[in-house]
Amino acid sequence: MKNLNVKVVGLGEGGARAVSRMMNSHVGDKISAGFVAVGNDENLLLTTATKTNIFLNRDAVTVQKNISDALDGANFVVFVAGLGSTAAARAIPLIMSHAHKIKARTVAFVNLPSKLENHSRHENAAHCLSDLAKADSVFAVPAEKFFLFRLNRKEISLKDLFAVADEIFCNGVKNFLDALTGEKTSDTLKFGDAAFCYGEAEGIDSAVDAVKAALKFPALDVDELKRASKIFIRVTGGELFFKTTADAAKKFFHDEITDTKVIWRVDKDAEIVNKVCASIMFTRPPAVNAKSTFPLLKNFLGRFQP
Ligand SMILES: Nc1nc2c(ncn2[C@@H]2O[C@H](COP(=O)(O)OP(=O)(O)OP(=O)(O)O)[C@@H](O)[C@H]2O)c(=O)[nH]1
Ligand SMILES: [Mg+2]
Repeated sequence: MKNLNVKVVGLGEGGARAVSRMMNSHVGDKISAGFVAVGNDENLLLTTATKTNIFLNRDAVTVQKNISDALDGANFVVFVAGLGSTAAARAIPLIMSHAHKIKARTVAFVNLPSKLENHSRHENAAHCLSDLAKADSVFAVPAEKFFLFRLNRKEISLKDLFAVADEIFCNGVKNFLDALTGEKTSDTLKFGDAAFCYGEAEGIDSAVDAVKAALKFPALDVDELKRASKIFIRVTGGELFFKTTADAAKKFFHDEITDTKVIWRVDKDAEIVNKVCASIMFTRPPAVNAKSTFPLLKNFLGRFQP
């Protein structure tokens, strides 16, 4: 997209930490994305690398003005948060309504609270999800899914778990922004209730191996992917990457996963050396049964018309 003006907004301490991780990894550097942290109080400054911060403990007029200043000129707003956050529950409706006012597109990369967290966290998450139903795309991952990334460890603290979450979202947002940069319009990347995965590979069959690696992404539900109504796959290699090698990846995906509704993008990125990256984003299908492990998410399904 031309003239992209992206603001990545981290909500609550978790969101602030996640966007700091992105800034340290140079996510969004190419498009000069702006990073904003939103939190309940000045303690936020202890957790964030952002220079633009919105404190929710100010009066309503000041908060509204700070939101409008922080989003000035934006045509794309990316929310990042642990949805159990009190700050997220308060700020999402305000930021969402301002984003709509300035006609900015909206996308969210968020984690749902763990089952170990208390009731009020789950209530906050329910509020956030209902406000995020107005977003173009919501990539929501239940916290328990992050455990899968550290299966080989007997014990994991919540802190460690969220460090994994931050790393995953860092890659998710990076892949999304890279894809957005290459698209003519943002409509191609409108997914509603969505999921994402990514993988990398080296060697002679690197394109097909990168797609296979993405399919092993722990948070991915391959059955959901097979039933998805919209799938976007981006395969990216370095200067020496032959785009035609992606044909094997396409054939593999079409033969083994699904042969319908896949948008493929194959491109080069000078920053990638000796490897190929594959990222997959898709619209999640409606739940097949009412008995769900993640009731919050399943209630959320079906609200979108991407
Ligand atoms: N991605 C990520 N999520 C986190 C992290 N720490 C906590 N969370 C999740 O984020 C949710 C919200 O917690 P906070 O971000 O601390 O919320 P807050 O708005 O700052 O403040 P309180 O709600 O008052 O604690 C929790 O329910 C966790 O599921 C983190 O470091 N990274
Ligand atoms: Mg907190």
